[in-house]
Amino acid sequence: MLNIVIFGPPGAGKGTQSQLLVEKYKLAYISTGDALRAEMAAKTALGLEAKALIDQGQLVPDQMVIDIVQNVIIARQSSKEVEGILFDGFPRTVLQAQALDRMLEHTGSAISCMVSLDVPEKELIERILIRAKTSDRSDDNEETITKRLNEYLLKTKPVAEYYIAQGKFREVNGLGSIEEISDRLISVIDECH
Ligand code: B4P
Repeated sequence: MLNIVIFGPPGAGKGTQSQLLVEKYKLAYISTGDALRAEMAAKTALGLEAKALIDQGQLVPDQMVIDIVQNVIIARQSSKEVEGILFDGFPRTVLQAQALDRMLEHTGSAISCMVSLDVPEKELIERILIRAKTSDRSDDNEETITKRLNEYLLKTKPVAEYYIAQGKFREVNGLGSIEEISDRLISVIDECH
């Protein structure tokens, strides 16, 4: 099993790179950001609760995303067509990382490695503002980006330490063309399984 966490600040390119990795390694894919946006579009109770927080650049409650991920892991257990799971945007807090370890342990599995995209803040802001011109994401504006980056530094960055302590953390330079960055990711992932 190849279970990978793709990690980095908002706009680092996690979603972009995930598409290539899922195909190359035949992985199931869970993006908690996409899952929350689907709930928001469907205007479910969960989606409305999430929207109020996401529009403010805040993280949603841990249990909300843990439940979403749990359902994907259960569904994955019965599928023989994939060779692991790629987690995008999860875990975003140390509590979520601990919950993920427990959920995988129940299925006799574990995280193989966390791959982190290193991108300077100036570039992150530029990328998100470019995306804002074409996306209808309510959190892609200058004021909210600053809040998202603060949430990242406060609550999400410590998750890297959690995987460093387990010897599973790998970082790649997230600047360059999409293909150059994929090549860097592939070379570190090939070494972690
Ligand atoms: P996400 O959907 O995960 O949003 P993100 O961090 O902004 O996206 P990502 O890093 O994937 O960037 P992308 O590839 O699109 O989360 C949204 C919100 O949901 C969070 O703020 C939070 O509120 C909530 N949430 C989600 N998960 C949660 C959790 N586990 N716990 C609590 N709350 C949670 O790339 C960005 C842009 O850069 C794109 O436009 C792309 O085209 C461009 N780009 C990519 N690679 C590039 C390159 N190499 N060069 C130039 N541009 C590039």
